[in-house]
Amino acid sequence: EAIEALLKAGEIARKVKEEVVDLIKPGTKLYDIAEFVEKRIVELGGKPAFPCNLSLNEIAAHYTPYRGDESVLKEGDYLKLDLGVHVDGYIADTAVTFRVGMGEDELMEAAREALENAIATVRAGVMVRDVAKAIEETIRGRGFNPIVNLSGHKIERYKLHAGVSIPNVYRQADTYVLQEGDVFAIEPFATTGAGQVIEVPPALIFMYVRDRPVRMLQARRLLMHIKREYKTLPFAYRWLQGFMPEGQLKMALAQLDKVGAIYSYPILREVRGGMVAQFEHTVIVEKDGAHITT
Ligand code: MET
Repeated sequence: EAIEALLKAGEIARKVKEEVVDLIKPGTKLYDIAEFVEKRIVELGGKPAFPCNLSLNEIAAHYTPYRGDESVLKEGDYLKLDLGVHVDGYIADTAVTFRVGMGEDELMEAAREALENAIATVRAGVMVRDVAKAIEETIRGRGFNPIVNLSGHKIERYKLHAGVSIPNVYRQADTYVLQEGDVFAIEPFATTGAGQVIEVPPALIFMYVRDRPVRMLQARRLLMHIKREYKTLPFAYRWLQGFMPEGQLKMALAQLDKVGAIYSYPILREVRGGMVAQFEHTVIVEKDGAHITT
């Protein structure tokens, strides 16, 4: 049943978030954190709904380590850990920010409180812009900037981004009315920077979009593989390292991206290099409130 799978995915996500805390210290490789998170998701009976995102400091989102990645945590780093679990396509999406070797600071508090205040507004009948307003006011009220071009999102089965967005800022046009039973990921991003992200290469995360004719045999082979393994959910470059020689893998991915068979998610960096904090929960909209699954 849908609701049971959603709750199970949420429970697994919560458990893994707790367990990973032991690894958050100077010297830990990002690679080891990502592998731990994804391995534990599977051991607990779920599957990763997307690659474990581990984004440091001015990187807001969409970094995931690759095999051979030597990046390590340093004291004082802001680490955004964004993890996704699915059970039979029913998704839990959640994120936390850690400050390596230190406690929570005001930037992190702003993002955490924005998430709390946003969730407090959620119930059937409320408009997306009302939720966004709570996020914007909380973050600005604490002296930071919300990131204007990142947003929370509606979630459907096997669909991480299901069309409706919840931005970090109020916009009059955001009049979608939350419906009982809707599932949303709410994820405020606060920054010391200008409040905007830009895409920077490389892309380490991709997603299947549609079948397209491609000349290269290895690209056709790769497309069949990712469709079968990841369906319409995002996957990591890391997950494919070893599936074919790396030169061919890079060429095949580039070709699939070019013809529109897959979508690539470049790394998202704060435009002024500001520090970024994020907190995220998945919620089910109810008549009188929100049920937090994560
Ligand atoms: N949870 C993040 C998002 O919803 C990362 C997913 S991987 C592209 O965008």
